Amino acid sequence: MTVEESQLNPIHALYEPYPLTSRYPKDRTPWISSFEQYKAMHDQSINEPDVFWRLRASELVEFDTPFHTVCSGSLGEGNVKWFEGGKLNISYNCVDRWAEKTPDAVAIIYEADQPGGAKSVTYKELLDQVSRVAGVFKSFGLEKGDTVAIYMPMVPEAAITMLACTRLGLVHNVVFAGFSAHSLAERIRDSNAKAVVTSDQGLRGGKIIHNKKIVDEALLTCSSVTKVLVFERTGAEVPMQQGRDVSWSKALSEQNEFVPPVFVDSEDPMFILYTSGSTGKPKGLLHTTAGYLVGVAMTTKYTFDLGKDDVFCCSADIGWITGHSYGVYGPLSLGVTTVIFESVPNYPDASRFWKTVDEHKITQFYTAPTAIRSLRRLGDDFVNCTDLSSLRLIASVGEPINPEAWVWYKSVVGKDLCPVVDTYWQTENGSHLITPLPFATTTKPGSATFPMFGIEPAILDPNTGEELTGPNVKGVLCIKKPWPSIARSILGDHDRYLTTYMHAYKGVYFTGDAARRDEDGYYWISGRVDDVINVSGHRMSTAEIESAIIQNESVAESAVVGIEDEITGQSICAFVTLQAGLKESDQIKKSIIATVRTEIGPIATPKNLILVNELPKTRSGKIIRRILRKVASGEADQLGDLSTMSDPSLLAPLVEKCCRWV
Ligand code: 6R9
Repeated sequence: MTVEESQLNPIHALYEPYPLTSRYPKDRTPWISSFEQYKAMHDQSINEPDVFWRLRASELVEFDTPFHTVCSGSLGEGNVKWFEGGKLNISYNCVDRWAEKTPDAVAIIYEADQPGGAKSVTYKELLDQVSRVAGVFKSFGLEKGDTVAIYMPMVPEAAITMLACTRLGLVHNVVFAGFSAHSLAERIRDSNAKAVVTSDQGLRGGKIIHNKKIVDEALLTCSSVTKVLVFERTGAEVPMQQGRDVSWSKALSEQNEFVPPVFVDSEDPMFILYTSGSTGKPKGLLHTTAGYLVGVAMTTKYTFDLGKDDVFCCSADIGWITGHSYGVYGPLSLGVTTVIFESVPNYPDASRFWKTVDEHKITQFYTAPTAIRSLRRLGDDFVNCTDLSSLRLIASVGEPINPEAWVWYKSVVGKDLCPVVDTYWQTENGSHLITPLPFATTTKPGSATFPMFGIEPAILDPNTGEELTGPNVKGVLCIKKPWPSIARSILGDHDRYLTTYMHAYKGVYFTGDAARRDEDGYYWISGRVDDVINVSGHRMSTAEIESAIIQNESVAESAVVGIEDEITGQSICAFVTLQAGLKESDQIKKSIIATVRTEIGPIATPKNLILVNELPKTRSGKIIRRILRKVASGEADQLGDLSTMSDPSLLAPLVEKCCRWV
């Protein structure tokens, strides 16, 4: 493509890596500054993984006892282990060593929901806080290996709690504080958590969230929890159960002894994080210590070219893996500043992100395509009224970013001076799988480009499992070799771990995503091939939403499909049949929506709820979701083979109903 053509058609253009602009610090050079350097390192990571990872581990992480084996086990057997023999502590690596070297450097900047309420925490202060919370945990009688559930707003205390857990070898289980009491309880029970850390309330976009109340409700069905630590976010009066509930400020003020880190084995469990799979039951992915930290530190350093004096902001909530890896552990393990953003992109107006960038002189900014798309729709003025000259890199995660949004991000937010880094990975992976490197990779809008160090992707024919080599191939995306931060198991269900990820295709890890490799070797992720839908970067299983819907007493049956949505990527469309004798009404619809919100949480609210007389089924009684998906997407003229449908006369009323709605 010529330069003129690419200017005419920016979404199909190739964007060469940026030369260093005036924004790049004079006293630094990028960690990876050419594609050749990337290639050489990637080749080494695949051909001599022991050499490569030994180097990374010694560069990035301090072990108290050195490891003797870099990697053992295999994906096929699902028994991968990294850095065996080593002992280390995560909070030592993320806090103590920086508190010694650079005590007054800022560890966390807190951008509170209400503008003007920002605060910062230095590494020295962070160590003091982490040690106090660890002391409180000890006073609760918690011991290495115990699980602590965290249900917190986006405040520094959430990160402090995570670090205090890892300080003692406790396993944290962060639950997004938008999940309902029912979902929280399910996750607490499954992980057998002994304590919960929460706040009186939360604040998001000016709205109050009743965290403690939700925890109280959840705990009615969780017998394992004996202690609840309540951080005072708003200071509202909340009921405190004697003997169980403890005030954060009071408990911390009573701690006066330094709590040293407990060194744990490389493969000791570090945290559990629940994510949706294709069945109704969420999976508690289990991550272990050394591999996770090495993987996250390595990718944070190279993907974001992160180094001294940088101010990194990842807008993801700590309830998701992105918040764990790149909001907390990645930047802190490198001793840089991380910005914890409590608010939402459009509060009090749509320039909130950009004003936050200006106020804290953020250098790297990491957010989700759904936010980029919705801000783009509101127009450039909200961006152009800010300066943004501190930004050096802008990045995206969570779902495929459409080229139009990519180009807008690059030109309007990045002013054509910041590389756009589209990072592809999953909860199960711990850290980036496929991503450009900002000063080395020529990018194409919409492509996550090339594999990260240590990652050897393969595209397989979904039916035969045969690897499709060469350029211009499409299929399911798998990874051929183990990498350090891969989740080791699903809590309490290793068989499900093996069947879902390791045995779907022989000897490789199956991502659940489809992808294409183009003529130049670039990877383009097209989305999930299973029954998982991705709404604004949040993973949910259709089965999980269906089983919430049928909790409503009016509902007979339901089928949920994901359909394309301009802003949220996909949206939830629920088809529902009512119990005999009931008639469609707004009241019934409202009550079904309320059920979903109570069972799972507001994020699972269907955008469209369609009441129908019958659902299309096969002769053997299986709901044909493919038909519902087409009909809901306004593509009723492309239904394909209907020979398996038991009653084709259902189609016409179904289409008619959807047409009225579409
Ligand atoms: C990190 C995270 C994982 C699923 C994944 C895929 C989608 C994430 C993407 C992307 C295209 C990207 N996904 N990043 N698709 N391009 N850059 O989001 O983890 O919540 O587990 O979701 O998200 O479908 O399989 P998680």
